Amino acid sequence: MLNAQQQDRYQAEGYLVLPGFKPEHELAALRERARQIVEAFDAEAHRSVFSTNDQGRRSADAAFLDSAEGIECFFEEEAFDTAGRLRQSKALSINKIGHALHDLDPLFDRFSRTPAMAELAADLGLVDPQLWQSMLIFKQPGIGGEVGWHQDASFFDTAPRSVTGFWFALEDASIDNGCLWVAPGGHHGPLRERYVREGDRLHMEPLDATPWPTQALPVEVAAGTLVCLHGMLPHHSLANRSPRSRQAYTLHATDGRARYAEHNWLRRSPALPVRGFAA
Ligand SMILES: O=C(O)CCC(=O)C(=O)O
Repeated sequence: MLNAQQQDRYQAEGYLVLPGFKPEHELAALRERARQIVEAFDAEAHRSVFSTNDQGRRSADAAFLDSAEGIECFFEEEAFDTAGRLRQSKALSINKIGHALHDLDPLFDRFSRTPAMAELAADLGLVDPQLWQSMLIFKQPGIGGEVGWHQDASFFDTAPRSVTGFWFALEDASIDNGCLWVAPGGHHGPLRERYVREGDRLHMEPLDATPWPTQALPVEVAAGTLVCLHGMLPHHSLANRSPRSRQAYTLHATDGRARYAEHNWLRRSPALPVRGFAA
């Protein structure tokens, strides 16, 4: 799948852009399925998720933890007005859907598990890929929230490190509508923090005081492009203040040969074991 030059570039820069990886009809099918999931989502029942009091925090954490083995919708931070009402339609208020779309929804399963993905994962060094997480990120027009600097290894800690991100542009992504920004070569630096689950509580634990990069490169791509991200690569995206959404679908996989840390937030029960890219 990847030639030697692409593999070298990935190792040197920590990311790789593969234009035209998915055809438009598959992107359209995923966007439509996401629309249906949001339409079926009961926004009223889940309103408490964004309360800032401690009780709200607990239910937010509970909804988040449940989503490891489910399909949950999460609101944009700016979705509600001061009275707690949605500022715009539900369809334009959801930040993302996560985190087991690839295991629970047949369409997302088929999109995620293809011979091309299996070959690509192998080329990126994943010998026994384990597909933990999928997300449909909407980056809604006007209110699509910023995703701060992070390294995916903070959320999927393995020894040795192995997590790899696959970011599919379902729509064109530009600076204007909140594309990804990366720090090329930054994956050679340390892991700055890790996301720790203790029981059902979650927190970010600082590990290394190295500052986040001051220089970053925008990854402006056309719909259908796949961006592969090394788990140690610092990356982020800015808020979307444009009138266009910037939908993306992401997968995160680790290598089954590496030990999956017990403190990782995302855990699977025997009922829904983690699997690789084989259909
Ligand atoms: O799509 C975005 O805005 C950020 C996604 C991301 O950082 C990730 O999937 O690790």
